[in-house]
Amino acid sequence: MSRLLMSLLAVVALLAACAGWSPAAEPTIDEYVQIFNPDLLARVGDANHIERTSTFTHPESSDISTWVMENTWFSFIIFLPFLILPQVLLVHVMLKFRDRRDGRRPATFMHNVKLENLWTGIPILALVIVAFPVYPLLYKMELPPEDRDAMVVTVRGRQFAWDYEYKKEGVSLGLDLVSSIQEPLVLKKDKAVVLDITSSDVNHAWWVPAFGIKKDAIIGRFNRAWFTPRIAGPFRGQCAELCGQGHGVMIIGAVVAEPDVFDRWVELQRHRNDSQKVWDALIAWDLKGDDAPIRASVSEYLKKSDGDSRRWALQYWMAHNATSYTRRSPDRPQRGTKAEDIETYPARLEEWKSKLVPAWRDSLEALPDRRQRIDAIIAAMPMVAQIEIAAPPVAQADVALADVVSEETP
Ligand SMILES: [Cu+2]
Repeated sequence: MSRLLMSLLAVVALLAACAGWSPAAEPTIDEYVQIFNPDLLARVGDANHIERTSTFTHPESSDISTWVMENTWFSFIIFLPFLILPQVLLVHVMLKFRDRRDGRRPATFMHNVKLENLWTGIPILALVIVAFPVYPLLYKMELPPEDRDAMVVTVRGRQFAWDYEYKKEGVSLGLDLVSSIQEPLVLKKDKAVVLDITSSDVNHAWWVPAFGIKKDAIIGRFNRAWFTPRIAGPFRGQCAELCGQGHGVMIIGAVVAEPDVFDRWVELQRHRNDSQKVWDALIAWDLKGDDAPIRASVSEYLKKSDGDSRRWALQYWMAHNATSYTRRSPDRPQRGTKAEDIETYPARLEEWKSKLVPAWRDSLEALPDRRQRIDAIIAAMPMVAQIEIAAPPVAQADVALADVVSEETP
């Protein structure tokens, strides 16, 4: 029995050691999609629900939230006696001076100057004690870090989304191109970030509690905030200024990535717009007929520049878009205010119910097939350098390059 136990322990130890020694595996494309494209609208209880939404539960998320939390606890400890003492005194007095029906008369005195001075003076002292560490902290929060290497992002609120612009990285994002759901701000772990927060229309406020940051977004001015994210993962916040009808869905997402993963994300952004045409061709394809339009769009994409990272980016964006595609059904038609719109509304609504939504549901089932197809096409597409040597330039966009090459290469 003990020998069995010993050998079992040995196996476990060996496995643990192997796990510890093996180098961290490169995330797969789907794992990258999970990191960069979290479901910001997932509700409590969903597997994808983002839990980092509070300074209280995640005070280690940024340097600022750690300081804010330390300060909050300090203030809380100082104020705690003021919370408890009156309750204790109240219960004590209620019990001790209750009417015992022995004929005692209640006291009739009104003032006690000494006592009143005391219970004015002590709270003032408590406020002063609490204010002491707060002012340097407020000052520190207002002052962006001296580190000139800090990341700078312009944050622009609008009804009802956030646009982000990374000056140095040359990246901008906002609503997802496929789902029109807010995209998260992606940040580098342990790298200070300076946010220049403004608005394009009404007042908004950028608020991610776990980072300890909340700043008004006001048209015509830039409010500056900064922090250093300290743990990797997804975070969620919310617009904190009632800004109109869509205020409730004006969520704020943030993803903190390890430095190498962040660099990967920046690289991916360079290929995003070009990849969109391939996606359009892929989603328009009926799965049965000729896939020449998809192949043509892939070769068009690769013609601009080719290489492993560009190909990898195309695969990534197809996976990313497929994930986004599952998150939102076609928009419900609006009734409108014009007479003709109101007249056609029942028909449009019926079409949406009976055609558009079922078609979207059906196409969800076909997504894995589409992905397999596009991965195969990308893998089979010859490198552009090869094509240029082997074949004359292709005149027609709908002629697949793969075919041209296979015909003309001896
Ligand atoms: Cu808002």
